[in-house]
Amino acid sequence: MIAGIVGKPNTGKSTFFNSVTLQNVPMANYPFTTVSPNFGVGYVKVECVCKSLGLEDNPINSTCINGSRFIPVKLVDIAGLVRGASEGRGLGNRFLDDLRQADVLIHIVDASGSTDEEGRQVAVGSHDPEIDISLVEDEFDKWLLEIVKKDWGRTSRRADGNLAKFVEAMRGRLSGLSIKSSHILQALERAGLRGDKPVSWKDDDLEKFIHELRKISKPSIVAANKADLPSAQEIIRKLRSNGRKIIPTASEAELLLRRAATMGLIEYITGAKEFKIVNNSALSDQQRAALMLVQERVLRVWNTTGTQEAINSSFLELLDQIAVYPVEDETRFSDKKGNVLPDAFLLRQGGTAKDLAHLIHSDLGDSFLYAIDVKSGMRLGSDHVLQDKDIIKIVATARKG
Ligand SMILES: Nc1nc2c(ncn2[C@@H]2O[C@H](COP(=O)(O)OP(=O)(O)OP(=O)(O)O)[C@@H](O)[C@H]2O)c(=O)[nH]1
Ligand SMILES: [Mg+2]
Repeated sequence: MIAGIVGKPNTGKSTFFNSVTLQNVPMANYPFTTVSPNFGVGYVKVECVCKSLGLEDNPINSTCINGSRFIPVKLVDIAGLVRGASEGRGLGNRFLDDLRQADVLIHIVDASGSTDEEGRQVAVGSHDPEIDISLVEDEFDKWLLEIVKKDWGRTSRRADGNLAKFVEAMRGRLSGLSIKSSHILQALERAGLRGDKPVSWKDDDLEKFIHELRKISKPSIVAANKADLPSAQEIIRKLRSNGRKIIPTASEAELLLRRAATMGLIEYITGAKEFKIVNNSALSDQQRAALMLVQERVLRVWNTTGTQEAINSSFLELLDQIAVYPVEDETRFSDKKGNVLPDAFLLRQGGTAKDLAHLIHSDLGDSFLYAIDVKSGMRLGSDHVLQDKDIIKIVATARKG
């Protein structure tokens, strides 16, 4: 699963990306700083099972800090999107192509209202980001519509009123876009088109179907960024009044805290409500002032910088994933080498013991015999649906790797 970081130019997409991946991609106060996509790894933060079991763990594929497990997830930061992008304006279609593989979108808006539709600087508080949300979504819809329209005559005829054939034809047309059959079926349902023959659809039926398909296959959360600026408070209140889930973020503040923590100047765990200065005399006046500003304008107002909530919400809520912990030695909760709770995997809600085996290694999935719920000692069949925080031993004829 991969999250795409999207939005109009100059909203702080790359700053968000750097703050959660600790990379150093260019960021600047003008539009189109980012031209080609940046790929990186961020982390979902969950309460680790080591805590309730009273175990000292030795994580391998993830990290555990003070009982919080950080599980890696893929992120892509892309160029800003402007009106007309679906027809090639700005960086146009290329931008949208970079989003093909995204399963979920983190839509970064400038909640301080200090950039116009194209990302140019304007008076603070003068631009309403609600406009930007619709703009990006509309361009996405138009882009998807163009892809489907290219071959619509053939796709709709080939379906011949047969649902399975239609789904198959659509999957072919949309291959590489991370769109599943279940997404297509759900979109048909929501658009109220399941019973109608696609050849008889009107233009607006196709548009409705595409709109639903985009919402289902690329669900998104809105990160109201630059929340540290005072004008953001009123704008975020207004954005929230429209019933949409809005996560206030201060990416620049998160970046500052993460870098200060890496330098050993402060103690800070991402997503925390506070930080602690390690050695006050090691800080320059400028560094101290910047940290105080984060304290006053971000943590006091919003509790956290919001970046961790944005990632967690994308993977745990929108993609409905749970964390499970495979082990090889069920008596020691460890791998063969004795590393306790070495791995944590994100699995979709409803995923089975066999799905987990496949996720670990395809051979393990193919030769799956049964699994053991390590906490209860119960034997589980391949179809057993796993729960969040399950610790599982997979028994298979093939060894891992
Ligand atoms: N006040 C404030 N400024 C921010 C925040 N995040 C980013 N910025 C500033 O916003 C400007 C744009 O940041 P970028 O990260 O380059 O924005 P972008 O969306 O990637 O821009 P493009 O790649 O050009 O589309 C920079 O001057 C950042 O310092 C934030 O949380 N608060
Ligand atoms: Mg950028």
